Amino acid sequence: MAKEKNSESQSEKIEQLKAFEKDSLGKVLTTNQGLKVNDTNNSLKSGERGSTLLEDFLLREKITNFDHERIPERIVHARGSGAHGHFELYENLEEFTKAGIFTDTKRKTPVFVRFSTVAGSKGSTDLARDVRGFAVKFYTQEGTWDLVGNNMPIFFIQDAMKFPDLIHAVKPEPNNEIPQAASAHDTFYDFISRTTETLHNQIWVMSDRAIPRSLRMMEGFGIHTFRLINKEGKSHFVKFHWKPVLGVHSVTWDEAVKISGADSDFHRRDLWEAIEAGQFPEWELGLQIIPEADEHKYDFDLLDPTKLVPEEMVPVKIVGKMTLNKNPENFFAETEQVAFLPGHIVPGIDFTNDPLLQGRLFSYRDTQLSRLGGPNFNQIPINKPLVDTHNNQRDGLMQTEIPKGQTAYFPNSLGGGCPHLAKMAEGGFTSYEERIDAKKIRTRSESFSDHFSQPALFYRSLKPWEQQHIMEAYSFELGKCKQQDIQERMLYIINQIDYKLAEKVADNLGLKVPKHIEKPINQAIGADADPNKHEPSNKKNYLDESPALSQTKSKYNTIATRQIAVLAADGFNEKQYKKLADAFEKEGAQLKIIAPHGGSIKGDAGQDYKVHESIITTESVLYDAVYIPGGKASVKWIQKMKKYVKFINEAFKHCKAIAVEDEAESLLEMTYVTDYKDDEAVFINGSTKAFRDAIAQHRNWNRLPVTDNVPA
Ligand code: HDD
Repeated sequence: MAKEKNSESQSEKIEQLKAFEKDSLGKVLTTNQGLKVNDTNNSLKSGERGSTLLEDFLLREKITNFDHERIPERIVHARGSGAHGHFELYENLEEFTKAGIFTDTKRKTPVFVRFSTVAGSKGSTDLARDVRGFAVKFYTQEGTWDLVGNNMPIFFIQDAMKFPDLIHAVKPEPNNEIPQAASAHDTFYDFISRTTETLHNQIWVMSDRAIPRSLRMMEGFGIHTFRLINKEGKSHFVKFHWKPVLGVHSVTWDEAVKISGADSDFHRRDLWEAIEAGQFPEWELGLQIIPEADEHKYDFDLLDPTKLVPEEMVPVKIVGKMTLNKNPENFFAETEQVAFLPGHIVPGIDFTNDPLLQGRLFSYRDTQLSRLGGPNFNQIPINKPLVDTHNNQRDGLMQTEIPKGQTAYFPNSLGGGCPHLAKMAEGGFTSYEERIDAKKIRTRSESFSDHFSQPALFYRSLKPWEQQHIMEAYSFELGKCKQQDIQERMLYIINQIDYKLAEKVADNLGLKVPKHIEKPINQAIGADADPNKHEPSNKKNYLDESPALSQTKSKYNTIATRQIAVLAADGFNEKQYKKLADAFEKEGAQLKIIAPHGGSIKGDAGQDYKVHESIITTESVLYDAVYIPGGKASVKWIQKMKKYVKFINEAFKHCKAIAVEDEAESLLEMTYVTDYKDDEAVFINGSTKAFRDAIAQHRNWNRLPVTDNVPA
């Protein structure tokens, strides 16, 4: 199952980066000027107990560098984790696009991917309820292409002009900088409840998609409608999808809250460790391709980024696979300094007039100027294209290249006319020629005013346990709001999605769903705009259900990379453990022995086993399943330590598979599991295969109705 560690990592990009790597092994310590340093522990003083001298250039260099180590964190998506890999194409798509990455099936295009949360600071928890960024940099032979997406197929707002408002509303409130990495506060819902276009993305954030089990188990989306352009200059609309090979899986909110305390680097660690273990994360790339002629065929506008195209209406064509197989060498140099720009495209791919995308084309270059210090950020190794770059852009902070020659303008004859223009036949880029016949106008298209149909479609398409999670999430988030009028406005618009949902949330808030609220509901319009024209239209039903939106339609066929907690102490039944470990490890599951102490424990046949974590240092929420082998002495030990009881109760509460053998059954008697022994994911001397299948199912959601009885 596990592939050889970093076996495929020697991509062209990795080779390029190697030229910039610096290894201090066996080297002498020097200053930045190469002066060998004899003492880096003591400053230069006037006498042993005297004051430090200004002359001390060694002290000044060391401290100055340190003082300037930080760069501004990203205004959004500050918390992130990255990895290297490559993309391979399954079939030639020249019918639709001339992009080399989509026509040459022999290529292995190097990629660097950065996953992120949106709202929190750089050091915030990985498990915040939030959208996840899914940004992919393709180092193609025709230049760099950045697909800067999220793990949800739609966005909150329709026009880039609203982005600062959205982000100011969700970020910590400006007077007290509270709360960190959380949308559950008044300013966010004040904004949301007056900007109804946000509702679709908002309900996705209330769903389990906002608390992924792993970055490796979430989908990615380009969100906007883009264009594919073929050799003949013909355009097709396209939506990009990333489908994780391990399926889409999430944790529960209770787990998320606890993981934030137990290991706030949970997702970062999981990504890093999977790659180190050779269990390379993989996603398939899917395209929804729509002929230009169908632009106006749908009940929604393809240019509206708050709308998805249901897969049942336009199927996703799987065209290739991305594999992440190498961790960065240095977090700052690579993951922090990587700069993604939606404006980085290659011939064969082009933009549409989506007003959100159009604004992004400005914002990302602009932000790098303050984040990375100037216009030469493309020269930073992680951002450097694989192909040579030549132009007349010059100078600026941190220019590291030495452009030769007398000329830096075009046209020129003194420089031989170079760099010369690329002919189309040589792969020169030209923008797609779109006919535009319009008046200049500051407004929102009426075709963008349906704000309720798709949130309702999403909610209808989910299974009862997924709907329950949404209800609980709304109850939590709105319950954290202090202003009753904000809560009521939210209830009013949730009611436009589904009455029962609004009613249950209202019950939890101790309020009633209001029948009327002050109009206009949607205030994201101009002062003189006609509110009737811009009020969200009544919800339509153009599709009863889109099963593809439910996580139950994901993959449930593997236990690869799943973390299995093995609760054991000295004297545990080795034969039972080994049988399970052999079967599970073959499939790539990770068994972690959790003993009463660190170091090692002895099995009942006398063999030593390394302890992965002591019960003191770990928590139930960090694992996918619990296994307790038999063994009298071992079980006796475990019984004595009450944290094990909590561990098992929590695993049960979080709907995880639990298997015990022989004497270990007595442990269940100490827990709430004893009342539910016939649960389909609880195994007492059960078969290895049945336990395996239950883990592959991720969680036993059928258990959900009884989990409230477990006060873990
Ligand atoms: Fe953005 C970062 C995704 C709309 C302005 N955005 C950023 C990142 C992701 C996204 C994944 C992190 C990139 C990284 O890892 O470095 N953003 C999106 C998606 C959007 C979107 C999927 C809508 C479909 N963003 C959006 C708008 C604006 C911005 C409308 C501004 C008008 N986004 C930024 C930014 C950031 C950014 C401020 C912060 C750091 C950076 O760009 O490099 O410019």
